[in-house]
Amino acid sequence: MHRYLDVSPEVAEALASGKAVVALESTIISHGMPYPQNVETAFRVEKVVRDAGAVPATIAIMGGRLKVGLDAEAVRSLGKKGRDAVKVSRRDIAWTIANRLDGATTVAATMILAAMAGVRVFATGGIGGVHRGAERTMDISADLEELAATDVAVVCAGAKSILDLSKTLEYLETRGVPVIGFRTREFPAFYTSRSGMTLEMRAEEPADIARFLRAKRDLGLSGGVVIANPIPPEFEMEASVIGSAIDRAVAEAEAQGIRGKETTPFLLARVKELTGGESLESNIALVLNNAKLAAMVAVELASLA
Ligand code: PSU
Ligand code: MN
Repeated sequence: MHRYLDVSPEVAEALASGKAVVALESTIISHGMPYPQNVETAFRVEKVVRDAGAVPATIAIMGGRLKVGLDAEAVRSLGKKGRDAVKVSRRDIAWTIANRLDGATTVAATMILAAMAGVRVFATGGIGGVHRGAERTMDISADLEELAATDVAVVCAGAKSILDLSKTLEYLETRGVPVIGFRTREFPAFYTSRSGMTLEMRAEEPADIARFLRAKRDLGLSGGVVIANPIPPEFEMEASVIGSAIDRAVAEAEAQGIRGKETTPFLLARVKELTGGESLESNIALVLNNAKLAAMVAVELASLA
């Protein structure tokens, strides 16, 4: 096993015996939701994965060790630290290890650690993407380059419209990343199932997604996949409510000169403040929904291997 990597005994046993495993990220815990709902949600997500017959592997960096399968104490610690925890994307991994720091991993970094351990399916809320105004700022999430490179399927509810969703899909197309709608032909926009953006690939069942992942691997086509799973209708938000909160948050970020890795956490926190508890409830519901689908895909994939 990799010299910097600790795979928990439960995850290691599942991988060795070919059982289904689902990777879970930790920036969503530290930077994506407030305490204590973030910690509660992290534990609920793990339970949903187990109930669907897979083993959860929450991923982070603790004391400079790469952790695949995080214990409850570490989940609580990252949840309490919140935005004070180091947000670790690809570029930050080696630095975090060399300085023996704790870090919460983004989609990009979680994909890297999942692939290192041999985990191929990953559930989160939303992926990073091309920011609005990227033609001026060049702010494009490292998540997209990771999706182009690293062989992990990411189940998400699309992406928040803090991003330019049209440019995000163009980028993914250019970099050869398949985007599959689960029972939809429209790219979902996190809080709502609608973005107006059409997808060409639609799957009806987890087994269909597993067969696709198997074919991609058999062909030696490296790189990730986005599985876009719309928020359950009963938790969808009114497009105008969420839309105006996001517009305002984006304008404030620009006015305050927010840059670099701070941009996404700033926008997430502002949108949450501006929409109160409603957006948090939607956020939790869609993450649980994604965890369930990811577990079902992982179970199907394990049965094909
Ligand atoms: N979008 C969300 N919730 C999140 C994130 C994005 O709706 O929690 C987090 C994820 O960890 C994602 C990261 O990988 O932000 C992207 O950050 P950046 O844009 O700086 O690459
Ligand atoms: Mn960025």
